[in-house]
Amino acid sequence: MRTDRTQKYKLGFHLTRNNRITFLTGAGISAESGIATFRGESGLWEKVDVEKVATPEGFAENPKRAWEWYDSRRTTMKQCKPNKAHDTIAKLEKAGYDVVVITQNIDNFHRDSGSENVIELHGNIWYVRCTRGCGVWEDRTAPMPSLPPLCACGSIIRPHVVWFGEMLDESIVGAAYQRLFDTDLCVVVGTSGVVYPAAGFAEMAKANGAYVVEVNLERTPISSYADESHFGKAGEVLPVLFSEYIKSRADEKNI
Ligand code: BV8
Repeated sequence: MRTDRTQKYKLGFHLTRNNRITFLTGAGISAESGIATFRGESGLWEKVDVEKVATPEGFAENPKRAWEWYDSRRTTMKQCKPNKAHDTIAKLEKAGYDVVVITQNIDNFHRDSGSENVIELHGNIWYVRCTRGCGVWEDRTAPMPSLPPLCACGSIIRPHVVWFGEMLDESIVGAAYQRLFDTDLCVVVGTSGVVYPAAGFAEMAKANGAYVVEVNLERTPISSYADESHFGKAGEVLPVLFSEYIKSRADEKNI
């Protein structure tokens, strides 16, 4: 089923209280918060060479250059906040539905909006780690006083994120797979569906019986097998798709 911008967004899946709902989110869900996406016009990759700032080789070659990019993103993210799309997902979970968010984003906006069951595939921009193994810790300093930041041991600190060419954390991917094998409704929001392994997750959910709903501004590789695609802004589409479900459960719990 296809909806275009004129039709009212309607979920073609009858959601019941014990359905397992999994949201797969990408940079597009944070666009209305003021965070640039990676692809498309004015995308991040138009401005920087991904090889130089988001690969281990690029970081090793010039850690200051990579940190300048991350420090500017941290500073921007610090001034931005979750939008109605993040809030809708958090409200669905709070209303008592079984909701898990599997996100490619590192902006922490799902947690900031109140979602608790969040799987961060590619790490979190507010965590850093010593390149010599002293540990991983939260650091919300933005902008950083000096770049690259150094650990007490004298080694360079790096962002605790997954770069291109790096393996994802096995336990995190395992948790994502486990959820995708047993999902009733998979809602894919704001991802171009080109970066693996995340790009294969919706298809995996579908192969295991999930009803797949895509929310994006435009068609993506996921559109070809999604049960329905809603073309519009996530901050407008998600509240319309889910508000009646949130309300009905909230009325029951009179929250
Ligand atoms: C891996 C964290 C095993 C950092 C990111 C050759 C050598 C090595 C690896 C590979 C290779 N070829 C392929 C690979 C695998 C590679 C990959 O998939 N490459 C792609 C480019 C082909 N993957 C990896 O390397 C992964 N690791 O495979 O390990 C391995 C290891 C060694 C060798 C082989 C295999 C690790 C990938 C993780 C990279 N880290 N981020 C950081 O953020 O700084 S990726 C980063 O980009 C994001 O996390 C995300 O994953 C990706 C961006 O994708 P999206 O989120 O979809 O964002 P995008 O801008 O593309 O699209 C936005 C969408 O939103 C658009 O569709 C737009 O229309 C829509 N939109 C916009 N506004 C709105 C909206 N929708 C709704 N509402 C709106 N308002």
